[in-house]
Amino acid sequence: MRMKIDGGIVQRLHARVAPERDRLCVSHKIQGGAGIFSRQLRAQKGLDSPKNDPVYGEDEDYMDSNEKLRISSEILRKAKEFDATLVGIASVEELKRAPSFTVAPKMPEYSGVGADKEKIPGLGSGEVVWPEGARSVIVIAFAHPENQPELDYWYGSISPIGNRRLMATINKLVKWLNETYDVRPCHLPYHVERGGIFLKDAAVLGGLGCIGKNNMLVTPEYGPRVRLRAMTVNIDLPSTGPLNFDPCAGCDESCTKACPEEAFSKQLYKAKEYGREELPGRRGNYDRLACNIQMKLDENIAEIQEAEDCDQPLRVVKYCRKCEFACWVGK
Ligand code: B12
Ligand code: SF4
Ligand code: SF4
Repeated sequence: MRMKIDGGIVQRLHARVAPERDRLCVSHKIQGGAGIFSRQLRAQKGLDSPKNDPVYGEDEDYMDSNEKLRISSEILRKAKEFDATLVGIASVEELKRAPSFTVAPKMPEYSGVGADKEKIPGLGSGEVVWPEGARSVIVIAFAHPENQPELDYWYGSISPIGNRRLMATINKLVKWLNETYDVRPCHLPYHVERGGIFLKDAAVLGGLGCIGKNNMLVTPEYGPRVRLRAMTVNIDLPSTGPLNFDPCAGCDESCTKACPEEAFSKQLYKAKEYGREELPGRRGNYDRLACNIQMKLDENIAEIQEAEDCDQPLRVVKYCRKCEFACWVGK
């Protein structure tokens, strides 16, 4: 069978690029400081070089809150211009206290699908290492509608089209921020073990949606049918969330019932042991090992398919999305 995939991916399939890059921190020439001015403003103030800037490197609150708001709204607008479906900003300090960041280090180590074997040396299980000076996270979502399932397919070892679109958006944001402001942006990798962060929490704190009973980020516009990516900047920007939104409260849970592995059938995690109420599946009933059994099955049944304009047929892995597709929100 010949598969039709978009023109953009074809070149990349040929290029056989690595599925993931390591954290791309564009180390800006201005180091150590958390304060920023736009390049234009710096020029007006005669601060053409950071060395001439008497306040740079001190408490960044010298920066006008209007200036921060202006930068934030520009980031939010630019992200959409660069192809993001949704975008939000969350505070690093608040994220460090968020559920996944405090619960994951206490959970048994996970080494199934989605865990990277190449761990940062010395990083403990479920631990997150933040880029130096990171103060705010910019989190983006890209819609993955049910009628475009190929966005989520793995073509051999090549990252899905949807993930590539997310990476391209973040790369453009990093480049634009570097060219426009004296700020240090850092593109975070997907894997936590490689220096990434827990993306769903970032999305909740950034106001993109809530954690549903299917254990996924559920957005008001697209339900759980989105994928995420993030970057940090070394300035405190106002958070754009969280939202007052919970579609699960009175729902009959078609999502959890749809799971072929019954991954939501038992309570595995208890608030007492984990020190908080917000647990996997919300109530501690999402079993990632059961879910991982399905992921392995999906890998095993992957078919070799031809991709348009690609000389070699590829193994196409279509990971389970039943709990995602069964949710009515955003349909
Ligand atoms: C490892 C991983 C997996 C593993 C393990 C899953 C797990 N959750 O443990 C496996 C392979 C099983 C898996 C499966 C899936 N995954 Co996955 N996975 C990841 C990865 C890389 C890390 C997740 C992780 O380790 N979380 C740590 C544990 C502690 O958290 P957790 O179980 O997710 O539960 C936390 C939340 O529920 C949260 N929580 C609960 N209540 C509340 C309340 C508030 C206010 C907040 C803030 C948080 C919160 O706190 C919990 C801790 O208690 C992320 C990418 C990333 N860097 O974040 C993608 C990611 C979470 N996966 C994603 C997807 C899409 C899937 C699948 C649908 C498979 C697929 N087709 O891609 C299934 C869905 C399973 C499900 N129902 O949750 C998306 C989710 C998008 C979304 N809309 O939510 C992510 C973000 C990747 C992406 N490309 O965008 N995944
Ligand atoms: S179907 Fe959607 S709204 Fe209903 S419980 Fe599941 S995630 Fe929540
Ligand atoms: S992705 Fe599939 S196996 Fe995993 S929890 Fe959802 S429905 Fe169950």
